[in-house]
Order: sequence, then C-alpha cells, then structure tokens
Amino acid sequence: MKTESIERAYAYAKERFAAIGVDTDAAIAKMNEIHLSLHCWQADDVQGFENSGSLSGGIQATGNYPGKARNIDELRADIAMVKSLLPGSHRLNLHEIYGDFGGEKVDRNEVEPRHFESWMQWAQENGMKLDFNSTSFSHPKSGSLSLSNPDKGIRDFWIEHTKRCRAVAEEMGKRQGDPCIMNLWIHDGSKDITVNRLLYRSLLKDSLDEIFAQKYDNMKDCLESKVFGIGLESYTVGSCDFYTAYAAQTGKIVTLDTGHFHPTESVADKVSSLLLFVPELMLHVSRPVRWDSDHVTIMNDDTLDLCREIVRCNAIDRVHIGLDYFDASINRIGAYIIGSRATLKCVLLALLEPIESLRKYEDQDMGFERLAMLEELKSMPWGAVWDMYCLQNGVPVGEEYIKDIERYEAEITSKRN
Ligand code: RNT
Ligand code: ZN
Repeated sequence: MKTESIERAYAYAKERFAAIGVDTDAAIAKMNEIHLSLHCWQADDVQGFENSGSLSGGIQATGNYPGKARNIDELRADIAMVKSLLPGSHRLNLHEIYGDFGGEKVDRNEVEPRHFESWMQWAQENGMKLDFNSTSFSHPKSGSLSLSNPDKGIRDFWIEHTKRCRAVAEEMGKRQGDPCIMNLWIHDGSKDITVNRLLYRSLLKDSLDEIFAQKYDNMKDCLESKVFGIGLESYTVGSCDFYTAYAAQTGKIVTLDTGHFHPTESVADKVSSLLLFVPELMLHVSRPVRWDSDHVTIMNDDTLDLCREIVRCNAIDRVHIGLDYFDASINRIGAYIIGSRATLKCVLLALLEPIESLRKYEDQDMGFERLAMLEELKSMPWGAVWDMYCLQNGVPVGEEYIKDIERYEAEITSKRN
C-alpha cells in the first residue's frame, strides 16, 4: 500500500475522530503501552521439548497442518517471524515444558533457572520480555489430580515443580528488570460425580499456601480457573469461585481465559468487579466456539468488549494481555498474527472511544444519544488509524502480511515434516 494513501486516509480519520473529541495521535501513542504476552505454544500445538508424547490435562489441539516447530531453534525462528509482523513490542509467554534441556531428561520436579538460561539470553537479544507457566499436564504423574491429589507423593511432586517454576520466573524477572508474570493453571478435576469436592479444594488451598510461602520481588503469580476440561467434565478443583476468593484473600492476580466460562457469560463484565479486589489481571484471550475450543482470536464482540472494559476502567497498567489459543488446522504463524493483530485492533478501537461524551450522556440520562454514538463508532474510519499505527511501526499494513507468511511457509515451515 502506498504511504501516501495511508497518510491521506489517516488525515481524514483524524478529522472525523477530532469532531467527536477523540485524539487519534494520542490513541496511537497509547498503543505503545500495550505489550501482548505471546503464547509460545501456538507454534507447536502445546507439545514442548520433553518429547513426552501426547497432550493431556483436558486440553486438545485439533488439526494437522504441516510445519509445526519441532525444536527450540524452529520455535525461536517462528517467534522472531511473528514479532516482525506485529506493531509494538511484545512479550513471550513460555511454559515449563519449553525449557532448553539440551537432550537431558529433566523431570518436572528438577527444573532450574539454568534450563531457561538460553531463553533469557535469546529474549534479551530479541528485545522480548518473558512470562512463564508451570506445566502440570502431559506427564505420567498428571492424572486427574496434581496439586490437589490426596496422594501426598504426587501432590508434593507438583508442589516442588511449581515452587521451582516460581524460582525460574523470579530469575527471568530479575534479568529483564521487569516482573515475570507466572501463570498457574492446573487441570485437576473429575470426569464423573465426586463426593469429595471440599477435600480436593482444601488440598489445593494448602498446596498453594505452601507454594506461595516464598516471597519474590521479580515475579508475580496469577491463577487461572476454568469450567471444565475434556475427560474432566463433572468437577474442576480450581473453579472461578475458588481462585477468585483465593486471589482476593492473598493479593494474587486473577487470570481470565475467555474460553473458561459458561458460553453466555460475559468475561468483559468481570474486569470492573475483579479490579476492585485483586491487584491486577492477566488475560488469556482466546475464541471459544461452543466450548473451550481455543480457536484463533478474532475481532468479535467478546474481544472488543473485553478491551473496552480495560480502557473504560483506566486499567491498561493493571491488565496483562496474554493470548491463549492453539489451532493446528491452519498456518500456525498466520494464526499467531491473526489473533495478535485482532487483539491489538480491539485495544485501539477501545482507545478511540469518546468516553467523556458517552459518560456525559449517561450522567444526564440521554440514553438515545449514548446508543446513537456507540452505533456510529462502529463505522468510524478506525481502520485508517490502525493502518497508520502499522505504518509508523514499520510493519505490514492491512492484508500485506499474508504474502509474508506465505513466503515464510514456502521457504521454512513447509520444509519441516
Ligand atoms: C487450558 C488453559 C491453559 C492452557 C495453557 C497451555 O485450558 O487455558 O492456559 O491453555 O496453559
Ligand atoms: Zn488459558
């Protein structure tokens, strides 16, 4: 696309937005504060580098599109490619199973910061900060219960794993001079009716208390709930109520995965409630289709509403925007770009809202005016602002990235088997 056309369209958009009291330059500048946490696991369908075999823990990646990353070098190359097509600077979110184990068998209760040494170096060289996740799934000791297992041996194994992961996250945070956000999601639950709901939850609470006894300065913990997993449909130990209460009581971050609630529940509506009781939020932006299917995030009402709430709550600095989906049925790099650019677009659109006039209408009971403005916003020329943001960041404008991804596929990913 010609720079001149983008500039011309932007000039028009700027004028249109100015007429409703919105400063497009300020919105673009504000986008520099948005750092997505890119989930490393989209590149290889949540396999990791342990060579442990199949994915377990109630999650599933469907599809067998060729070209997934098979090792650490390929994963890094893919992430570098993704990064080159995204406006802004972003973080990389690693799971423990993506450590650089160098062919060594390192069990989950043996992981150490040194297994992430090369990642920390790579991150620094590539200007990306790291976030982290403990990994309770896809392991012989995963079963249906990990941190809430009545078997003390198994429970202690996962407690040790999680403690060690926090030490890894602390080291990452220290090295990057910015806290590493460590997410804790465990699959613990039951396929069929259980008569021991309280038992497992009290065990989980005790395990968490033990894990969090160690205080750190360079990492922050977040807790991710979920309604159910595949094969674990009847009960989830780490439910929404469980973690919300735990986080509120202990000052931990709540992770909201947009696929982890009942299908008609609004995740966006949770933002303003939770922010009154917990310090920060972590998001796992996904796209559930009928269930927690982890389809690629797109610009839809769910994602838009979520971003609008963050902006309306003036909470950009309290909400970490991570992505979490894994589609193995289309080009995986393309999936990264679609989802991350869609999320950024939603944030930008939220920043282009004339919030003061909307609130004035609301204060004065002007319901028609409020609704009319919200409707008109949908056809405002925000696309020209997005294009300008991409242009200023030196990344492909509009659909131009499609051919870049096709080229990467032709030259790189199609040669993997
Ligand atoms: C699973 C959770 C969890 C995982 C990743 C791999 O339902 O969403 O966040 O997707 O940790
Ligand atoms: Zn998630």
